[in-house]
Amino acid sequence: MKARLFVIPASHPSIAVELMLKHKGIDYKRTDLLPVISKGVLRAAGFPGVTVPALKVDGDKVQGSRPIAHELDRLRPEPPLLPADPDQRAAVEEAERFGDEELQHPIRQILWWGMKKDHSPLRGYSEGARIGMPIGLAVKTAAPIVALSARFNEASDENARRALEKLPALLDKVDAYVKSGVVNGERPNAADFQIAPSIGLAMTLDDLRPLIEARPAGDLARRFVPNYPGKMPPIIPPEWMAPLRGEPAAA
Ligand SMILES: N[C@@H](CCC(=O)N[C@@H](CS)C(=O)NCC(=O)O)C(=O)O
Repeated sequence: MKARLFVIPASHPSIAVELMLKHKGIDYKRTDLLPVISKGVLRAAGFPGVTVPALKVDGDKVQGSRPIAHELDRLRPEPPLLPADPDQRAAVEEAERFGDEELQHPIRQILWWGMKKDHSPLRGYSEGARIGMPIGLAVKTAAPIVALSARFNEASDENARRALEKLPALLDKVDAYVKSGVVNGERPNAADFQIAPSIGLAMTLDDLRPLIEARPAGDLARRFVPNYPGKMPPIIPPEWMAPLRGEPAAA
């Protein structure tokens, strides 16, 4: 099987698909792309959409972490990403949907909001990436890319604050998936690979890590992404953190 995966370094759904490929033992080549520039490259490569992860496999093109998971199971059924038992499969698919549609984006918005305030953590998030230029230069010239990415992801103050307000309920839901064994069970599944990188990315923020690491969600991230690249020093205003600490949000 010939596989090439297009990623943005430290992108959580991209890391999800890398974990899936490794789980299945599928050899792949990786193309690292800078955000924003990624869109043109993906279009030029013939993908219909403009987001990573995007996978070329045996001539076919699949885009999006969930469609890729399902295609990988079709192409190489063992070890499966989705359980054969219909009830278990439905539970994993629902957790996978939650991870993709509800969990990924608020965390992405918080990250781009933070990056807009301080570009310097970009270096850590790009660790090990091969983007066709020295990382130091990329970081120095990143301002327009960060501004466009923040705009593309609607990472305004208001939306970042709203994303933080959503986080406690999202973490509760991940904890519940862990406790009920839908994720973090004996046999890793598509929902493990989908959800763990989002939690791992959230834990790269110094503001958020202490609120997550002792929870079942933290166990999940430590198991699947123990070395998530990047680290963002404290940046979130204390009053925005109130809902995460169980305190009422200030007006
Ligand atoms: N839910 C989609 C999300 C895809 C997505 O939004 N990817 C981001 C990176 S995490 C992207 O490609 N952004 C384009 C950019 O930043 O220029 C999936 O799981 O594949």
